[in-house]
Amino acid sequence: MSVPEGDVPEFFPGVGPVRYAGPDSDDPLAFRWYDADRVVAGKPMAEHLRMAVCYWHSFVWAGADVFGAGTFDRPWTAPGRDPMEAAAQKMAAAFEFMAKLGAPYFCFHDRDLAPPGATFAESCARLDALVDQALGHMERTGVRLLWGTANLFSHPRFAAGAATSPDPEVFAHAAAQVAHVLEATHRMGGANYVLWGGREGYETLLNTDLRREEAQLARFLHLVVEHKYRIGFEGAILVEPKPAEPAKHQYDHDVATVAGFLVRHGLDGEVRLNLEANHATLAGHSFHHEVATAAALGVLGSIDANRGDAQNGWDTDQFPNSVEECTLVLYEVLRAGGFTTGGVNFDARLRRQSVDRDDLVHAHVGAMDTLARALLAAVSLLESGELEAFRHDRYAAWDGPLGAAILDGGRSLADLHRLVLDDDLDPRPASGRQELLERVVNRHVEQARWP
Ligand code: XUL
Ligand code: CO
Repeated sequence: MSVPEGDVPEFFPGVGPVRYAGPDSDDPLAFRWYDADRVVAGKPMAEHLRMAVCYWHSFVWAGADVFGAGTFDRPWTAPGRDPMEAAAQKMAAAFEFMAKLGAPYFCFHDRDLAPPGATFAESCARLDALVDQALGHMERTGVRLLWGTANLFSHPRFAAGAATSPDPEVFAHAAAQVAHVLEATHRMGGANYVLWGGREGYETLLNTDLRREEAQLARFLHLVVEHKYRIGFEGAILVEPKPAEPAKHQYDHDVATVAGFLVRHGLDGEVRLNLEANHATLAGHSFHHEVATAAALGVLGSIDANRGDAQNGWDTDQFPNSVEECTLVLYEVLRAGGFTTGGVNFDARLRRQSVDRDDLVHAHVGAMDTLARALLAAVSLLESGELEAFRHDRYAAWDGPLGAAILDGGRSLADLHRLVLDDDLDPRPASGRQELLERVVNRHVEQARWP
């Protein structure tokens, strides 16, 4: 990957290219664990993780929160400029950053790339112009697109929902926007298209028709899938669950809820999931639980890596920094056969006091190293076979005559009643060995090294 040169201004002077320096390095601008091309478990680390920088938090958000203005040093977001010129400069900064970091992928919403126009037609034209520029940057730097998505939550027209709006003209607007962004994602060779429904939910049940809104949401997803085939987009369509925020209640609550919705509406097999760590914790689950459930239900697509705050009940979107938690997540991904179209998007943002541009570099280098080390630990855990051997033995009786007969439908409730009476069955609990298994995991985390 090359870095910007010539007359493109440099936004991150003194940074990178960020290189692998090994675990003994104390250089904050070098990787200690992420060595992109080095092979582990049959493929280069970069291909296992497929890590992506997200455009919105890193290049669009200026550090504002609900109580205060932006704090960050981001010359490309300075107000009072021509919006298309500012968008071009923001894009140059983003690709300089991604190339210097060596991030293989990025993710965007349409509104991140291009400012909205006065009409829908102007918004489309602006997006198309910025997509053309992005294609040039992608070609020059080698950075690829993990996924694109349409912002169906910021504009006031979506206040009561997009697909689930009580107004079919809002549904039509959302559908038009998704059609355009899906085509843009296709043009950019995106590996996936994501739908996150921040406004697809309700604020109060007193004015909400749940049955209609579910049917509208299902219709919308069918239209997206149909369009994917119409334009020949080969990537995956992914839904991103989140239980609440901004809506009081969001329909795509968690993995199990969305998986049931897909089956109920004949969308299973067509749509998979993009899972986010902090969305899992908002739903009262661990991220490990959500990833394992998605793998078990066959809907694992991609991951938005971040973390919440143990004391806060909202989506703090901090950068991931726990090797242990990420190990368990990547273990499930590896056990499910690894990512296909998916990858790891850092849907994470700096703290508002991290005002310097190079704080973005520290955040991403740290997060990429955390994932890299977790991958090494997860590979070592999987290759040892220790958890799987225990899991296998724990359920082994289900492959015996009684277990198989029950599962095949060969035993009625009355049969089982008779069996327990006649044979006086008295099964005893076997140890679940949780503490022992936790020690196994810790050992692999402690010992994780490049092979
Ligand atoms: C919101 C969120 C989104 C999606 C894309 O919580 O995670 O940024 O990832 O719309
Ligand atoms: Co996300």
